[in-house]
Parts: sequence; C-alpha cells; structure tokens
Amino acid sequence: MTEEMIGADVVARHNESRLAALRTDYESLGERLDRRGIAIDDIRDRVAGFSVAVPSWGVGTGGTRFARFPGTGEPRHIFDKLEDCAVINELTRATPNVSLHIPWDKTEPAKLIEAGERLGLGFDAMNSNTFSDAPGQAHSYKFGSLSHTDRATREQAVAHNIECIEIGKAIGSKALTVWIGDGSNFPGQASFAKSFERYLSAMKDVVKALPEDWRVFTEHKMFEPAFYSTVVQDWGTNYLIAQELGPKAFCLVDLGHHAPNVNIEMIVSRLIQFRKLGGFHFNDSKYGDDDLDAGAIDPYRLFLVFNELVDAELAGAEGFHPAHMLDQSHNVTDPIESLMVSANEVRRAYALALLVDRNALSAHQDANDALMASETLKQAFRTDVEPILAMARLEAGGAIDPVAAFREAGYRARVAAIRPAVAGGSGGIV
Ligand code: LRH
Ligand code: MN
Ligand code: MN
Repeated sequence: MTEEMIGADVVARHNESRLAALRTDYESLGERLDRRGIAIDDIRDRVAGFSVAVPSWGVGTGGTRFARFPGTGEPRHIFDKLEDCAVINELTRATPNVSLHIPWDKTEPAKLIEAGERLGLGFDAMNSNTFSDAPGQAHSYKFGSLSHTDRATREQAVAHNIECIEIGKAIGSKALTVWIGDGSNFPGQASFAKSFERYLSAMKDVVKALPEDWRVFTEHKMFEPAFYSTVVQDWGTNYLIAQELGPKAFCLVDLGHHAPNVNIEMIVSRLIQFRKLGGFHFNDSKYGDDDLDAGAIDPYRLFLVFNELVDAELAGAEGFHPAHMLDQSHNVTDPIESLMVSANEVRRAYALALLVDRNALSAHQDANDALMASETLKQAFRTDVEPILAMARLEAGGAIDPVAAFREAGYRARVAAIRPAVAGGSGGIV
C-alpha cells in the first residue's frame, strides 16, 4: 500500500468542485479537435503515458552565487526529499521517478528502496558530483576532476562515478548522468586537447563499469563554473564523447546550458538523427543556466523541442527513448509548486506537439511555403490543451489544479512544523 502524503480525500474534495467545468471544457475542446481530425481521447492517453523525472535536488530552495534564502519546511535529507517528490507525483501523476544526486543523497540503498516502495516512487538516472569537494575526500576538484592533470584525482573521480553506478544498480536505476565542472578561467591555463584526452580516457573507465542494460548520459554546459573554457562545453563535443565512448553513451541536453538564442530544437534533431540523444534536463532561461521553471520564459521553444521529439516518436525512430528529467532551482517560489508547474508544462509541450498536422507540415515544407509551414506549427501551439492535461491527471487520481490542491492541503505548513528552519547564507552555484 502506497503511503499518501496529501490524502485521496483532500484531492477528491478539490476535484469535486471543478469537475463539471472540466467536463464541459474537455467536451468543447474535443469538438474543436474533432474538426481538425484529432481524437481528444487519443491525445489524453498519450499524455497520461508521458512522465518526467523530478530531481531530488530540486525540492530544496536553491540559491544564486550570492545568497540563499531558505523556505519553510525544507527537506532535511533524502527521505524528506522523497516525500516532497511523492507529493508532486500524487497531485500531477506525471512524475513517478526521482533522479538522485550522489553524494548529496547518499544513504543505504535498502532504505532508498523501502522509501521508494512506500511512496510509490522509482529511481531514474543517477547523477555523480565531481564538481564540488565532499567532506574528507583525498583530492580536491578545484582544478578539475575527470580531466584533472593529476592521475590520482582522476582515479578518485572515476571511482566516485563507479560508486554511483553501484548505488543505482541496487535501487533499479538504469542510467548514469555525468556533468563535470572542469574547465579553465584563463587563456593558457589548460591545454584543450590534453584535458579532453584525459577526460575521454577517464570516462572510458567509467563506461567499463556500466552494466549491460545501462546507458551513460554526458551533459554539456557552455560555461560556469569555468568562465574561459569548459571541457564538455557544447553538443559538438558531447557528440564526439558519445561516439568515442560507444553504444552505451548518449548526449544529455540541459536546456539552460546553451548560449542565448541557440537553436536547441535543431541540436535535438541532429542528435536524434545520429542516434545519440540520451535525454533532457528541462528548465528555462533568459540569460544562461538560470534553472527557471520549464516553459517560464519561452514556451514556444519548449514546444519546438517537443515538435522534434514527437516527429521522431511518430516516425518510430530506432532506439529512440530519451530520458525526461527536470533540473531547476527555486529562489522565489515553493519548490514543490514550481516542479508541479514544470511537469505540467513539459506535458503541455508534448500534447501541443501531438496536435501538429504533420502531413500538412511536410507538404508545406516540400512546396517551400514558409508561411503555411510556420502557421501549421502555430495552429497547434495556439490550442489551449489544459483540459486534456487536467483530464489525464484526474483519471490517474491526481488533482485538476495541482497548485491549488497543494495549497488547500496545507502540506508546507505541516512539514514546517516538523522540519527545523534552515539558516540562510551565502550562495552556492547549484
Ligand atoms: C549543472 C547541472 C547538472 C548538475 C545539476 C545540479 O549546471 O545542470 O545537471 O548535476 O546542475
Ligand atoms: Mn542539468
Ligand atoms: Mn545546470
């Protein structure tokens, strides 16, 4: 029996007052979609089958490089974090898996399994951390980790990644995500070629430890914490890595890790075409790695990314099963609310992309009718699919309006009474 964090009665009460309006809206949208030759129930079923993993580190308040302003009832440890993640899934029914970060979430695997079973949660990709020093570790990552000039430091970073795989194996994960902060701050500080060579060699040792049915996702990021050069800085380098590391290696696209205005949807298309798209960290940004909620700044771009994903899905692209994860940081919102909104935004982008008239789009492309091609995408994007998302949640036992239900349930006040307040302070980067 799954332990409920919110309670089915609270959710039922919440839904009751909204049910009639939702049915009317769903029916009316169904009629309009029908005129476009789209069966609304098919879209609802696909949306219901779409999930996105929640990052364990996302349920705490993040910070900037300058300051951290904690909220009330912040999770004290991984078990509190898992309870918060369970709330998100109970209300959205879109996030049945959690992505762990080691050593932040390090604990006995048996206890993780027990908590996961109790809360109805599974575990998605494991994330290693060689971008900060853990207490007591022998060698510092100040000047790098997997690409460090010192062999012992590289070996320590490899051993840490292997430890993440071991924990993941015990709890049912099937992937390891590796993001490193390695890079340089001054021209001349590091040899680009030698650093990359050392990184590739270390990663080959990590790949050797992967079980048969596992994948490794390497995550690129243009800058930060290194401000002059970064070892795994863009999708080109990431693609080279995936090629060098072989069939278990794939590229992870964190939407916030690109220069402003970069055409991310085109990167996604390229990686799909060459079978190296591993998955996503969804978030949004205006300037850099802002880690804002998915779709908060540019929902059209999120839709265009999903347009590529749906295109590949419907075409039955071989070996196409990208991992969907959120990765965001919250400074001014309740993290649970933000993650619920993001999960819904990701589903919205998926639903909207399913509405694209692909035959028409393809014909407009062939006829070089730029205007109508663009309008075909816009027609889908302009549709309000909220009734579809809400119906998918409702039928799976979730809330019609997850944020309102969360507030009605008084969960944050309840945990604030148990979890001691955390002191604020100076920032950290993630
Ligand atoms: C780096 C990153 C990466 C880390 C996470 C905490 O900016 O996106 O995925 O693991 O943030
Ligand atoms: Mn990320
Ligand atoms: Mn990031």
